[in-house]
Amino acid sequence: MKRYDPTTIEPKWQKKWAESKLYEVDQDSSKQKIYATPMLPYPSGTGLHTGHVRNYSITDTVARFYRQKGYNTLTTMGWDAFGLPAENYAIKTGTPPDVSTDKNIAYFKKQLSRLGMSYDWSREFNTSQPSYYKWTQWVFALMYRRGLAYKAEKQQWWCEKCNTVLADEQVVAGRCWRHDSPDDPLINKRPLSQWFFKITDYAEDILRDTDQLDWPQKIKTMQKNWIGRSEGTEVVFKIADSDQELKVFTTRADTLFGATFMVIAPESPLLDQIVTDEQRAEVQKYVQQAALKSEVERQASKQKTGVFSGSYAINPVNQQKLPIWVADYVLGGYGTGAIMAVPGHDQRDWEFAKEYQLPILQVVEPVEDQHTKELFTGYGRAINSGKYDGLSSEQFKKQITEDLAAQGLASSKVNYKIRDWLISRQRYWGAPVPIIHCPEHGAVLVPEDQLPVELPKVENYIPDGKNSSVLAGIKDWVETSCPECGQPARRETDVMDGYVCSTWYLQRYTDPNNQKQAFDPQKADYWYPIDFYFGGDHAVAHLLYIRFFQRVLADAGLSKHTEPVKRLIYNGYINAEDGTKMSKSKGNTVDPMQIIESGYGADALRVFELFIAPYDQDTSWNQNGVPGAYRFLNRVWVLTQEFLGSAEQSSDQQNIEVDKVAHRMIATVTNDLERLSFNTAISTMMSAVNKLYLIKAEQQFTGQKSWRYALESLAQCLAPFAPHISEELWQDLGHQDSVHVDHWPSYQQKYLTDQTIKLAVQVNGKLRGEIEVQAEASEEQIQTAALELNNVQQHLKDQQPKKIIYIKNRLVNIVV
Ligand code: ANZ
Ligand code: ZN
Repeated sequence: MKRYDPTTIEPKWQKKWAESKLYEVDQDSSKQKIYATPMLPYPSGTGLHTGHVRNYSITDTVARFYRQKGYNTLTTMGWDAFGLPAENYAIKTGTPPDVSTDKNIAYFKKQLSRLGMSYDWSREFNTSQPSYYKWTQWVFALMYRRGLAYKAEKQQWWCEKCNTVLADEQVVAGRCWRHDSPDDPLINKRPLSQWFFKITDYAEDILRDTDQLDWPQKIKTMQKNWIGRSEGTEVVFKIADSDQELKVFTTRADTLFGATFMVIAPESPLLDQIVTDEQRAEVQKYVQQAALKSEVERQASKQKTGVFSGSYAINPVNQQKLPIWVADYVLGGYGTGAIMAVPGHDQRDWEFAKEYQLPILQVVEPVEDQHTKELFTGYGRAINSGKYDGLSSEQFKKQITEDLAAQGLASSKVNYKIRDWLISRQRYWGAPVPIIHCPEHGAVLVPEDQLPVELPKVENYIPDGKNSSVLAGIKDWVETSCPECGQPARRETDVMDGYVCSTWYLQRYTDPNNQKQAFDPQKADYWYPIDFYFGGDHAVAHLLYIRFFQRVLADAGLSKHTEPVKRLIYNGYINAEDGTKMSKSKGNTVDPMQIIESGYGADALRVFELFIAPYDQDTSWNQNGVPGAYRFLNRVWVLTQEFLGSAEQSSDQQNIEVDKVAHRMIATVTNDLERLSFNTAISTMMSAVNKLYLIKAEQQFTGQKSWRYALESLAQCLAPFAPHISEELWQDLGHQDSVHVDHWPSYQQKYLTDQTIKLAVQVNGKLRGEIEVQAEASEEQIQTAALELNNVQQHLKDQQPKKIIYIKNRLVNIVV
């Protein structure tokens, strides 16, 4: 009998699949399509570890399942090669980024190929190739032409370690996403002129459609909070003895009568005009101190600080004079950068008022309880608010906004927390922003026929921290001529962040070799929306950017779809055996190649990765897991080989017990795969194999027709999880076609139904016994069985039941 040896069969099948282009697909209108793909990996220097393999195994299992079911299935792989991680790695190791990237990609590809992933490798690309980033530059041009790319000076997050700016989405709890451990510094903002994509134009549309997505709720909630829609009122406060005014944004216009002071952010451009000469020195000192603090620190700090500006504002509802303070708990970048402070009803204002002994006034009382505390942040009924007393908070907000609006002093306003997406980086390793600065014409887009603007080779790619890329030092690259007038001009020296490369790669997979377009819209429309997008990372950055970009495409007439991803499948993490996070630096990762090459093979590793826990839960690695999966696969192997060695296989004898095992297994595995319950699908197959061994021990392989169906179906059900062993067994069972494209096995209902259920039996609501009936038994059969119980008959004592209540799958209650 042939022995199960993954080390020989796995590479053999990988080679055959590649040669026969088994997983390469084209558009095919005769079939339903499935586009299932994992998030684009960044090819790090350390390769994939067994934690990463989970995501790829899940993707491949789903793709294979639908392929077997007859769907035209696209699953793909490419490389997120540009950007900070690759460049930081190159700097650390002293290897130029193009060299290290190629090397890393080669190893990733070797690992994924050896794992037997069914990608259409003919669609592979890496985002640092000129043939790819030419179109990343086209994406920039598209944004620019549509008024969605602009350069502006704003306060920007700056990482001292990366020497570049960061997008808001790349800030992790106050630190740089590449430097986010507790000993890394908190980051600060610098005023810098940068390129932005105007995602805020789409904030409302993206927000509105978020609830309709078949995505995990936690990701949808994070996106909604990130967009941060807030409805409120902008109110104008005149500044006393001046013709200046101070606008504030408030969500609680109903507390206007409770304002006892005003606060302006230290970075507000208005501050300079408001501050009086006596207070100027003190204010300046405070502003300098505030600039040293990070925004996160400013918001977290319980200890409120501030200084008086010397000026007063007039409350438009009652003409009261309110002192204007400068305090860093108010942020320059939100709303109007100034607030009316209502210490009776806002926590932060209350803390500030306590610190500086400012008056606290109640203007809202709770509807039910008495107002006992100084601070009440809820809604209720207006008090101390003149003619508005007694109004509910909601009515009051509406009324006061109307009344003030009539005098030109207020307007309804919707604010968003989300900011435009900062896409330029003062780095080397990225797609150059395709802009030329002309003294006469300003910023001019590089014409499309001159793309790509190639990234020149440089000797030194280490950023110097002087607010510009090293590209600024490459004279003959920077100096060019203006596309409009031909006069000497300079290239933009910033490059685009890696996240721009990955906003459009999912489209590129649908048409990867197009040299005339980023992609053919007709091809992308065929494959879109993505049916399954698999990942365990990114909640707001990448997953918001692709939604934004999709809408831009739709508006530009380049797509029929407004959402890119139908289902987002977010997998849990695999931690190290001790429960800590897997990371190369801690030395607690396992290279999948090591497991595969030690003889267990890719199939056993894949099966274990899916068996270990429900896919969306975090779990810990377990050394004994792969050997266990290997033993299961070996049992499948041995049983099939024994069957093949047994006599007269052509017989058409049936074995009803074997049939039941087979059909039930198919039914359960099919259902489990449809609901992505991989671990239960595997345990179903394990228990089916156990039952088959028991039947074989008693009856040998009698009923060979049934045995053949059972073992073929087992190979087919196993194929999405363990593609190599199932292919080998499928061929051994006499098939020519690959198990992966042949068909998904079907089951017959009649074999599924003799399952039994247990029902409690009551007489007049008291438990008197239990019956076991066929799951599909009729209500009449159930009543009869219940009445036949000895104990029930004793309690009935010849009385006729008045009625019999049956609660499905639970109980029968006989009422007398
Ligand atoms: C008066 C007031 C009274 C407020 C009250 C709240 C409660 P959202 O949009 O939900 O975050 N605010 C406005 N701009 C600010 C800034 N730049 N920095 C810090 N705080 C700012 O909440 C908006 C509320 O946050 C606004 O409503 C304002 O305080 C504050 F009982 O105005 B409120
Ligand atoms: Zn950094």
